Amino acid sequence: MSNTSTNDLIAIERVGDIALICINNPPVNATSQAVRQGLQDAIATLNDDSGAKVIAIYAAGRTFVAGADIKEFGKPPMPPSLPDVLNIIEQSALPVISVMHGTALGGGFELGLATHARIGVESMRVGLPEIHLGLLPGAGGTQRVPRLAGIPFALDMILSGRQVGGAEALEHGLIDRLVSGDPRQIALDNAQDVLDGKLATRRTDQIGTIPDQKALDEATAMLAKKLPHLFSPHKCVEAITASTGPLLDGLKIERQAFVDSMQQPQSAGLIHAFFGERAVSNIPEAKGPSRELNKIGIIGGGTMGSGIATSCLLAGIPVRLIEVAQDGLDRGIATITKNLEGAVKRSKLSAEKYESTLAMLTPSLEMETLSDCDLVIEAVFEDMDVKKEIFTKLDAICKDGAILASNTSYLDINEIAAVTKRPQDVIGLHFFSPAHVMRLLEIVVAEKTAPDVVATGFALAKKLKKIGVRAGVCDGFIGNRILAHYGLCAGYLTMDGASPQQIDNALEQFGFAMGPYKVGDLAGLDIGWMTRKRKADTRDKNQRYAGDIADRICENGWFGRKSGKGYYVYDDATPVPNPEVAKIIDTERAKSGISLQEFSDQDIVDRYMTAMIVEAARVVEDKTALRPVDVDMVFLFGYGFPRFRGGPLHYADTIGAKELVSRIENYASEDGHFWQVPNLLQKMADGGSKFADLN
Ligand code: 3H9
Repeated sequence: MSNTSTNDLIAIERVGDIALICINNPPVNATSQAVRQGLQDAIATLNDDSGAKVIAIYAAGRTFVAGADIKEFGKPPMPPSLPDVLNIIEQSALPVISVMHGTALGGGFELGLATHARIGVESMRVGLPEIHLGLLPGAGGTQRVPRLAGIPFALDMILSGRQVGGAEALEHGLIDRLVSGDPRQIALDNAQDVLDGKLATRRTDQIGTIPDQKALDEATAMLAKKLPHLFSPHKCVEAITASTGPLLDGLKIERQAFVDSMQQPQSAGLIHAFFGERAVSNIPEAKGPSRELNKIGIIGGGTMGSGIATSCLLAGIPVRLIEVAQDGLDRGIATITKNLEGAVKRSKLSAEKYESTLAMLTPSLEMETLSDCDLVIEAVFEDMDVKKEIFTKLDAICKDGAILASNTSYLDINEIAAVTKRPQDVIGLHFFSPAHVMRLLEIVVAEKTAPDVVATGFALAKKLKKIGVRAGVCDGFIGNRILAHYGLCAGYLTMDGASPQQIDNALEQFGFAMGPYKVGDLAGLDIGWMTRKRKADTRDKNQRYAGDIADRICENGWFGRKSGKGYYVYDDATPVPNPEVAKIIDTERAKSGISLQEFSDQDIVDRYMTAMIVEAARVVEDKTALRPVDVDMVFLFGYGFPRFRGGPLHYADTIGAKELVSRIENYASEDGHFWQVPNLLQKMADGGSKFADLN
């Protein structure tokens, strides 16, 4: 027996006639250049007269290879390419088997597909998630999966990017065996079975794909309807279509489709989102010691409080729910029960666990029962006096070290903290509605919030499977503050000539799931109306008022979906524009005496997005957000921003600071108060830098 290594990441071990290749590139064994080179060299060495009769590839650590190294994407090619290495493996004269544990994803699963037999380990999953990065499997996945599992299964797997469990993979021929044990030992045992003729090996290129034009046509029609904005899914179908021909021809088509997809800005946007999701919690404050979270108290059984309670219960954390009166408490319990039933229907909670999950909820009318909670989240309506009263009581009731959090969406956490004798334990935890569904959690850090309280906020986000983003204190924090600014822009566009429907359509074409007026109707127009009234006295008098039309709509009692009418009428399944709103708009425009403008859809998108970027730049500049990527993730996970555009500031970089400054200067000729160039953007335009440089 002799052990060698082709480089630090690839080790060869000889055990009799068997050669083991171990991939060791933590944390996820991505196929970086060194891994590809090492694999290529190992296959060559072992085929060159090594005396080995069979090769088994496995990986060290928590998972088999989880894909190509995404950090290399967008950089100049670093040979050897993964497709070339995999073709070499497939052509190996010695039989090669692979042992996959953990998550064999993307290029990792494609590595397995190129070997001559695949062994899955226990709870392993395989998947081709490239579509989530704006790409397609580029190392044979679109050619080898249809050969093994058929075109319909390949379409499902590749277009959904979903992970397929071991049993399903076995059923569809993607793996040959599913066993349990240690990957190295499994590699040895199964290699021995190859030698003993007990495990058959075969090259995938020698299997043909059964044609299925109907499945391909259906997939094409589905994509046109459901994913019209995305480039790579259409390329996936193109490549899978080619799998009925010779393998090498299909691989060429797949390669070209992969390269074309990689060059699309939407791939860069999706890759930014992948790393951004992870970057938001990659800050020193999130990594320090945190406090225990064994029991959470929630004050308020309304939509928000019940949603937060549901989210905690689903994460297995016992919840004490407090309301002031029995009917409110009953409503809260009913909402939580309904939410949990919904979770069972959507397979987020198993039917067996439903009862025990609901049993972790203890409702009470007595605030004193919060004394044993590690964290109390106040989720009552937005009134500073009410919140101060609650926090004063909590200060007296809660145990030492308990964290006192407010779910306020804009109020000053410093002011709330100041009524307690423990401001270091006070934090903002801003959930988004519905709180058991929406993934964003703004963790609002006040002046005196202790570091371990911040770390606990991030730990909570992780437990709840949410994306926690650090925000500073200001009116609206990161998201709602920016929303307030571009909301004004939408109001001006409507007043100056665009219809709400044109604005909604233009932004939906841009990629938002819903335009701002549809969102307003869904959320309830009364919310914005109340905010405008609340801010009426303190509004900057130089700022042009944008709420005339919306105010008139609300004065009619039209609050959107919940009242059956808003910007749209909701009598039928498909909402139609409210004709009364068009009349209100005409009247308000006539009253103001403005001269109407004609806006193209592009004008609308440009103004709306520029307004969003302007306030986002200020939020970064005054450190309300730590970095541009924090703003981007707030918008992806809380505001329906199209993921393929990466977020407002990633999108800003695709336009460039110079162009943005010139746009703002241009718009400023109409309204110099609203359209002002943020200092940060000006500096970036002058110095030729990007928001990405600040991440
Ligand atoms: C592809 O394969 C293309 C091919 O078809 C063709 C090529 C020609 N590369 O998520 P985690 C990092 S495309 C580089 O926190 P988990 C990640 O950033 C690829 N880095 O762990 C993080 O770093 P940090 C197709 C990667 O246990 C750390 O590893 N494959 C990669 O929650 C831990 O990650 C995919 O899209 C990568 N491929 O989840 C799979 N993957 O600690 C992408 C992870 O500095 N990966 N990192 O923040 C995943 O889905 C999850 O990471 C995984 C583990 C499920 C594997």
